Amino acid sequence: MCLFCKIAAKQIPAKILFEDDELVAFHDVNPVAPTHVLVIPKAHVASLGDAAPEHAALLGKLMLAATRAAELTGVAQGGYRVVANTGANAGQSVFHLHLHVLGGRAMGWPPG
Ligand code: DGP
Repeated sequence: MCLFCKIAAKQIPAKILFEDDELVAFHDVNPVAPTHVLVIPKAHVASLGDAAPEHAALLGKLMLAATRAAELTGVAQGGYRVVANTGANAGQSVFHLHLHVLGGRAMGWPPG
């Protein structure tokens, strides 16, 4: 079972912001912004690149959960970034689909 499957199954601890039957939002263990929340599906999908048409509704729920995470952490009004690192060049390190919700500071573009 992968690391984020274990977090979804409560086999390893995480600081959970909210969850439902299909997804979990929890704080990143190594935050790179004052708000850094990860939103994951409970079902294992390795990356955004592995999402299939049957995941369309789930992907929508993940995006809406990202906006909810921004609202709950107080960064929605100031602005925030939602990121899905996908594959080696993007720096994906955990191969279970996750959205990073980053906020609480100004960010540059393009990303590094
Ligand atoms: P990425 O590089 O896009 O695959 O992001 C993976 C993120 O997962 C990274 O920001 C650190 C975070 N992370 C890794 N292990 C753990 C963990 O055990 N708990 C939590 N809460 N976050 C983790």
